[in-house]
Amino acid sequence: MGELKRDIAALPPLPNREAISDALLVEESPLVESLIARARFPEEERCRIELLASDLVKAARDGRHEQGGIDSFLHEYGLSSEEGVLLLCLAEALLRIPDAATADRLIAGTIGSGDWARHLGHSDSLIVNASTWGLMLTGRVVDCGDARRSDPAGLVQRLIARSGEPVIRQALRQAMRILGRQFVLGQTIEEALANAEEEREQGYRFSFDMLGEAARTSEDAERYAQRYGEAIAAVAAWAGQPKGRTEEELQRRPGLSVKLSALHPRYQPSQEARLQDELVPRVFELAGAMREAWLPLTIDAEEADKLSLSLALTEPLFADPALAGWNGLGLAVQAYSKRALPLIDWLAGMARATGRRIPVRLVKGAYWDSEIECAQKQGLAGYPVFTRKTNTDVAYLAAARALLAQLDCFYPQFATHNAHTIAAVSTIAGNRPYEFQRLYGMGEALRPEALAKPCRIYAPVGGHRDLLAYLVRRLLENGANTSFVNRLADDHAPISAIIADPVEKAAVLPCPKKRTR
Ligand code: FAD
Ligand code: 2OP
Repeated sequence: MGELKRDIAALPPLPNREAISDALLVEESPLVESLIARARFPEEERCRIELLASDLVKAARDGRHEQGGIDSFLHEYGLSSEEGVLLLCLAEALLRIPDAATADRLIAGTIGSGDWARHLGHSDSLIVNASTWGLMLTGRVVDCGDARRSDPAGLVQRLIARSGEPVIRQALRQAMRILGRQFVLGQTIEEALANAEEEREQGYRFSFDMLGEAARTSEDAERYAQRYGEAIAAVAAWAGQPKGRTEEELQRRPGLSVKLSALHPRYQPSQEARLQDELVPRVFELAGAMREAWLPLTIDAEEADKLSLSLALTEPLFADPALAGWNGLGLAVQAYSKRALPLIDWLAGMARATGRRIPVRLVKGAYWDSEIECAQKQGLAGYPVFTRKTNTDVAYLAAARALLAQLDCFYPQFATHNAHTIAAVSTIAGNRPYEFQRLYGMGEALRPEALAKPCRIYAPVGGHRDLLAYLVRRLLENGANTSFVNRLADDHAPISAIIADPVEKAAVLPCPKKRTR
């Protein structure tokens, strides 16, 4: 790695990003109309997609199993599923305490007195996620009765009276471990690699994410960068020698995912010049090490106000001749963003200008709630994201078509847990090369690999301390009653409704109201 030098003078002329910026707050309805035209399926394809999606949902509902060890947890402590879920809610609140020693003291010192509610906030707000946890951990809707919701302290007191305080304390610690394990493959990269072995043997690919984002201090950022450095060495050893330095081999091998916000404490648009000097060399070093080990690296998509900055910072890496020959530097593109299609056009321009093929992970976007809140707080004239779930689904399909139509520029990676989206992508793509991706701990039952395409698992690695922001995004996602995983778990939701074609739905919806300040 030492001899790899950045050759900035040799950068080719690159496409400009004006069209991306222009699309930031465009009006939703005309944009959706144009996306409908790009995404729409002929009748015959629509029927095939519906059949496929319906099969995926049926198989997923039939194959549903208890997850996260909740079953043995309930059994071990003699808890009903309702009691177990309420303990998980309390455990989640405890996880929000940044330092483990304080959480421990709280469990040890105050649980019996019921005082924990005072420390952790109003008791009813502790239980807001009950139905989401019930759904995620048991795969079914668990009804936590109204009385128990409004009096979780009373429930804990009753459990203590029944089982004794030490047992309930131990159960809470166990519940905290279950929450961590549900979405995290291991606390260290070594543990994660050992845990990944079984799924690797089943043919899954992996992208490991060394949990960390929004570094607050230089020390945090250095710690994350160091963790990535160590993870590259460990993943390279796990992957073994590449069978040739070909692109197909690169696509098959395990990789890493990284958030740029983890690697610098001032990851803000106003700091671009400083970040070019300080952050780009750091990412360049990681990319160089990944190239050397012949592993792919993906840059995760974060909040909308960081998009232009992230492109300005990755542009020099795409173009740097020192990284040439390695088509392993990929980006995530968020379909809920009004800028998704211009961004794909820009990436295609970049691929052509630099003679690379760019792996693009197409996602819907994990920051929807905070994007809406942020635009409202700033009094923006519009939103940078769609305001209807259906519109995001339509944009995803239009973007999928754009990626699949330019395979000279892209290696498409479709990250979704939605059966309709999976079925639609597989129908549009036919036998063109691409992969599916899913998050560790989610979407296991859907098994897109049944469609004879490779599937990569995005696997977070880290301890409780770095988990929270990620966990909250998964909670919001699972909890939203428009989300596919939520609908899938609700046996009362008819299959036909949850796999309805979003393009046809969007076509008949009245226009969303224009946002006025
Ligand atoms: P669905 O239930 O079909 O879709 C849910 C999504 O719809 C929400 O996440 C949101 O994007 C959108 N949505 C919900 N409500 C509305 C509304 N009212 N208006 C408009 N849109 C709405 N996300 C990132 O942001 N960056 C990443 O780098 C990233 N990497 C990922 C990697 C993998 C392997 C996977 C599987 C997901 C990743 N995600 C990432 C998360 C992803 O963006 C989605 O949040 C998640 O996958 C849910 O989408 P879905 O298709 O599975 O589910
Ligand atoms: C997130 O961190 C998976 O990147 C996505 O929510």
